[in-house]
Amino acid sequence: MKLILAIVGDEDASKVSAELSNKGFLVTKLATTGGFLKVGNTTMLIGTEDEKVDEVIDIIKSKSKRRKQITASAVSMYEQGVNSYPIEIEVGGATVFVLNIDRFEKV
Ligand code: 2BA
Repeated sequence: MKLILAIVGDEDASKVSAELSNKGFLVTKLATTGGFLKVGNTTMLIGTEDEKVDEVIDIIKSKSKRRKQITASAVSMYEQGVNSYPIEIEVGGATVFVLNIDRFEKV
């Protein structure tokens, strides 16, 4: 048994969770906030069998896309107190962690 923890941008989150549900996976969605950009993202908890992990990751990949975005430098805003300058970062897509689960019960 694995727990997949996927942090998905809010733009793609509804497509990802709908496709996971359509394919029969159980999903819990948490409203979360990125520490760097401080904008909303969605953290999905998906418990599944070991052999289905790749299928879950393929669904997440197919429904979320990486995009480039220009944003203000957080370091200059918060640490130096001077005008921020633009930097290009990649957003969207998903950050996925796969955790081993020792025990799973519904009581
Ligand atoms: P944020 O922390 O808001 O980061 C948004 C995007 O900003 C990141 O995209 C990355 O492209 C960029 N970024 C983050 N920290 C940076 C820094 N110190 N300098 C320059 N650019 C930086 P992703 O890497 O795709 O991450 C998307 C969201 O996934 C993150 O939102 C965070 O909520 C989560 N995340 C990513 N990696 C994580 C990790 N190792 N542990 C926990 N959460 C993570």
